[in-house]
Amino acid sequence: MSADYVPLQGYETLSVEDMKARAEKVYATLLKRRTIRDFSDKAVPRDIIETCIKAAGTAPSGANHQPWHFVAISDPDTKRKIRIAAEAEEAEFYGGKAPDEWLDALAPLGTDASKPFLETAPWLVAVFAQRKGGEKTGQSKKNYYITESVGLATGMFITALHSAGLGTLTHTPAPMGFLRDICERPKDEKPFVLMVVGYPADTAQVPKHALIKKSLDEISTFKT
Ligand code: IYR
Repeated sequence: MSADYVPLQGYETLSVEDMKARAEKVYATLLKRRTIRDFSDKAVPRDIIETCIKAAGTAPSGANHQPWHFVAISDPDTKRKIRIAAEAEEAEFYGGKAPDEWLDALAPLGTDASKPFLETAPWLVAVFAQRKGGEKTGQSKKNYYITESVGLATGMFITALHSAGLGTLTHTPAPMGFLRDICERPKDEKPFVLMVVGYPADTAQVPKHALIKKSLDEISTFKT
């Protein structure tokens, strides 16, 4: 297939003032995002999750192969299966498998093997990375920059969910192979992350540790 171009559509030219105001607004919105672990069981309409998945699906990807698949789960039996499998992996992790350095790094977060939110939260969204695919579903071409692409889509998913007023936890029970079985996904898909989505519980707390964000000077260098 040779390159076939159309004129850019939908680009909006903003004044510098409007650009500054918009950038500040996005920053202020994202600054309020907190990873939460205490969820309310209040239902979240499916169409909000669908729209946020569509937002994630706009992410750039290697050769536009869009090497991701999102499995959105609200069914209590499936959530229970995931909780049981995740807690079994986490029990091993916290019970000796994880090196001390890793456990020390996690200590300020206060996490442990108990994951009740996997049943309490109204939605679990398992994100899968496809080793094979293509720009059309059903193809089995090689995919490129898979981790980068799925990471970008997941970041945009989190941004969309947060912007829609939802709380999230980016959960990575390791190893995550059980997710492929429970979600009935093919062998050439790798579980990437399990997003827990819902309203924060009224009593939700966040670790002080997570409030500290590195400054602009620490995270950037400008050569002007
Ligand atoms: N998967 C474990 C451990 C864990 C690892 C990291 I790195 C974190 O930032 C948080 C937790 C768990 O979910 O408890």
